[in-house]
Amino acid sequence: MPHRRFSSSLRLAIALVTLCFHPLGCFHPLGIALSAEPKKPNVLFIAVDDLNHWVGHLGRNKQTKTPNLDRLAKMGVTFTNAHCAAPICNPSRTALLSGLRPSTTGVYDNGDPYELAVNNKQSLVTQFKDAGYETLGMGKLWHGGLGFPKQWTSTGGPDGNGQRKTKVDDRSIGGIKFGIIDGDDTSVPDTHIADYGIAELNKAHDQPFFLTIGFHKPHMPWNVPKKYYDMHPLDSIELPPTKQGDLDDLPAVAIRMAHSSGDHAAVLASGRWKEAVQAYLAAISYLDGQVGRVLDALEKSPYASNTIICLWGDHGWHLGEKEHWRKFALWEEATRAPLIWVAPGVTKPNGVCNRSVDFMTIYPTLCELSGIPIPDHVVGKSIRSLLADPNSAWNDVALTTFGQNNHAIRDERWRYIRYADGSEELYDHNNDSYEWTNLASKPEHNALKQQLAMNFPTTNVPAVKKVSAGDENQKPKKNGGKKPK
Ligand SMILES: [Ca+2]
Repeated sequence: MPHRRFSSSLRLAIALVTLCFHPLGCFHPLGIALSAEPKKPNVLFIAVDDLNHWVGHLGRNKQTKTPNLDRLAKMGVTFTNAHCAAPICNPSRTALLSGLRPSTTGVYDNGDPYELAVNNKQSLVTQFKDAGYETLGMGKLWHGGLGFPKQWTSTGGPDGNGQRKTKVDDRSIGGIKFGIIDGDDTSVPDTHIADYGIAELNKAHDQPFFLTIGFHKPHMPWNVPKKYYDMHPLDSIELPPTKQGDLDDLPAVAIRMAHSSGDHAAVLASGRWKEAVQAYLAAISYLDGQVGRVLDALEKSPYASNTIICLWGDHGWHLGEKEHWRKFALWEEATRAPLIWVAPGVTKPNGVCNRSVDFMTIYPTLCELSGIPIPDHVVGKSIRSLLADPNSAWNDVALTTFGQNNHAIRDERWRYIRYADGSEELYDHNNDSYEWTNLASKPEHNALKQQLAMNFPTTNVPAVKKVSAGDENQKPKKNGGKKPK
């Protein structure tokens, strides 16, 4: 009957129009569906600079206020024993984003130019661009900004840290930089980086997207508006636990690492340790609010149910534990950092994974979840199985490298550190979560140390250095080397 035919044609037309306007649809310009291929998930990739494990749900510091990071954790799986590949910005990010460890690339320090050791083709972001994704980003992803320009479809630029056009009541203690901004959130560049991400989430995208939001805070300077300081009143601040004489059982190389900056001596001399702790907590609370804004935007967008979220901090941060400040060490405070995943159809809410993983897992996991081939050079293992079941078996350990041939292994119980000169530290996290008692010299642990040492890299290349004019022996490496552990 004519009426019924019309009505079924109308239904078909409505269905086609609906599909054509779906932001994830893949259609011929005439509105005809081209294939039944499953739609690729979008990726929201949130990098946070210098955020240690002072995140509420991780339980390390009960003063910290991170409702949005905790909310994100409840949406999927949070890793409670996740560690950077290197406890410094540049090598940590280079390893995570290239798929190659510092021991292979020679990128050990912030001054080691990653562009000479790895290339655009190896970049995680490039895999997504080559797979047809729109690759978008703003802020800090690689050290100093967004890295290789060819990875990106478009960007909002690296922006910066610090503050915009406002006065700061500077309260720094030597190299520990912090102060109160005379302005609101718009004075902090990260607010505009969040704005960029929100704007992209509010747009219609023809292709799946890989959206990077690279936050700078809580990297120093901890210059944020007063309201974040007020969230952490000075008279309520507690210092992190420390032990008198903690360094007495450390090898000389470790003591040098702890004291190299002179920060702790300066903080003690100032009598203002609590102010520095307050400032770091304030910067974390600011950052948490920006994460919340981005999550709100995602939840209101058409992409909420088909977007993988991966949030990571690039390494930890000491605030006086082991008489040390900043990163630049192989202890728990310097290596442990947040790692939170939401993968629609894979993760379930409220997942907590206590397996020890490092950030080399991020690259292959994102590829696997998105149906993108994992390039041969990538050394990490995908943790998709842990996302699906956080309690499932996992036989790998976390490995962190700081400088040439200094490494730390972290499994679910132990931390074993071995420096290039052969000196060692061993800590039992079942009894000693602040790593106060070095057990490495106890003969009963020899077999354990041998077993953990099997995970140390066998290749430890020299640091890659800047090419000086006419130096033919220091040409950029084409592929950053082979695939050793
Ligand atoms: Ca000790």
